[in-house]
Amino acid sequence: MEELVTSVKHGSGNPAILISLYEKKIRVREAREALLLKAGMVIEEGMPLPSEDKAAKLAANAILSELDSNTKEIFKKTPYLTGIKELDTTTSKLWEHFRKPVELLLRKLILGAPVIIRFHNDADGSSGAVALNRSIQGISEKMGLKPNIIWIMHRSVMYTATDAEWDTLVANNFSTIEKPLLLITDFGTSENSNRGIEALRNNFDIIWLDHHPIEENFSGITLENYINPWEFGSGSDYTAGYLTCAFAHAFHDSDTKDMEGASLIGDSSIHGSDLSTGREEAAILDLLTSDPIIISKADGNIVPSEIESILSDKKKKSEFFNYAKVKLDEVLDRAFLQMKHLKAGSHEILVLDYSEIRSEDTKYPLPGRFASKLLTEADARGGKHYMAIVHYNQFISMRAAGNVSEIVNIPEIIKKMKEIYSSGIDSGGGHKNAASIKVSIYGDKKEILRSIIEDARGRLAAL
Ligand SMILES: [Mn+2]
Repeated sequence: MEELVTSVKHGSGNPAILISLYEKKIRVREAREALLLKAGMVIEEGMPLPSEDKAAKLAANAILSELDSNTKEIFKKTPYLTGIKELDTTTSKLWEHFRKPVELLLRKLILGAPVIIRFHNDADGSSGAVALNRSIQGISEKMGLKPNIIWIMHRSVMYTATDAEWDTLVANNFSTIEKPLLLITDFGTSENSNRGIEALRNNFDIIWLDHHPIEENFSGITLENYINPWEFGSGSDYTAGYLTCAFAHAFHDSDTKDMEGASLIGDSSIHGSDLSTGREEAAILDLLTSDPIIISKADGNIVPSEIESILSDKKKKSEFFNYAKVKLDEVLDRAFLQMKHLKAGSHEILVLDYSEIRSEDTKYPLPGRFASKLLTEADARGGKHYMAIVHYNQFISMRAAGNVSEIVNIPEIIKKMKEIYSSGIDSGGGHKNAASIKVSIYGDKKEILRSIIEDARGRLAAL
C-alpha cells in the first residue's frame, strides 16, 4: 500500500525511519486525485500528477480538512473545573483561548511534525508535562497517531537564542510538511526570552503556557498562542502546572488530580491547601527535577514517562517520597543551626548561606527553591519569620510570606537592586513573593546582599 508520509526522521538509519500516518492511511494517489477533482479537473488515464512533495502537502491538507470537523469536536466545549472557586473562575474565562492551540497541537500530532515540549525543572513545570503527556498519549491511542514528541526539562527561567538554535537543530532532524511546534510551560515570560522568540518565530509554531508576571517588554505576549492567567485577572497562584492540566483536559479526559495538587503545592500556591491529593507527588517531582542522577539520568533530562514509571509503582513511589523527606529534613536541620535571624522591627528575616549546609550526596534540595522551604518550616516551628533570603554561588533568592508580600514587595526590591548595581547583576525575576538575582562577574554579592537586607528591613519595620 502506498502510504502518505507526512514526516520523516533522518539519521535514524534506514529502515527505521519514522513515518506518521493518520489511521485512515489515505493513499497518495487517491488523495491527489481527490484534490484534483475538487479543483474541478478531470482525471484522465496517464495524466501527470503533481510532484510528490506538493502532492503530500495537498494530501495533508485534504486529511486536515476532513479532520477539521473532527478536531473541532475533540476540543471540549465545557471548561474543566475542579471545585476550587477562584481557579474555576479563571479557567472559565480562559477556556475558549485553548481552542486554537488545541487545534494546532492536534494538527502537529496528526501529521507527525516534531513537537518540542520544554517544561521548567520543578514540581510545577513537570506536573504540567506529566498531565500533558497523559492526554497526548490518550488522544494518540484513540486516533491511532504516532506523534514525534521531544521532551526537554528546562533548567533556566528564560528561553534564549541558544535554546532556539538547539530546537531548530532538533527539528531539522525531520522532513515534515508541517512547521514544527514548540510548547513551553512554566517559564520564560521575560524580556530575556525575546531573542529566543525572534530566532524561532518564523520557523516554528509556538504554544506558551505560563503564570509568571508579564514583564513590560516581553515580546512573547504578541504570540498567537500565549496564555497566562495574569491576562485574565488572575495571577501566579493559578500555577502553570494547573493551567497545563486544564489545557490537557481540553482535548482528552485523563485523570490529572494528582498533578493539579502537585503543581499547586509544589509552587506554594495559596490554593495548595485546598487539595487533599498531590502532596507526595509534589515532593517526588521536586526531588526528580532537582537531581536527575537519582534515576541514573546522566544527561540530566527527565521525561514524563520516567516520572510516570515511579508514580505508578506503589513501592517505588513511597521509596522516592521517603528519600526526599529524609534529605529535606537533614538539610533543614542544618539550615536551622546555621542561618541568621535578623531583626526587622518586630519581625525577622532569615538569611542562609546555602554552601554551608549543602548535602554531599545529592543536589536535592536545590538552593534556588530553598527559601520557600525554609519559610514553610519556620512557620511550622513557630515564631515570626516573614522573609527568607538564601544565597549560593552567584545566586540570591528571596521569599516573603504571603501575608507580607505586598509590603516586602520582592519584585520592587529586585528592580531597585538592578538600578543600583546595573552591571553587578546579570538577571533577576520571579513571582510576586518569590524571586532571585544572579550576581554578575562584576558584582559584589556581599554588598548586594547587604543592600537587599537593608531595604527589606526598612519595609518590614514599617509594618
Ligand atoms: Mn511555576
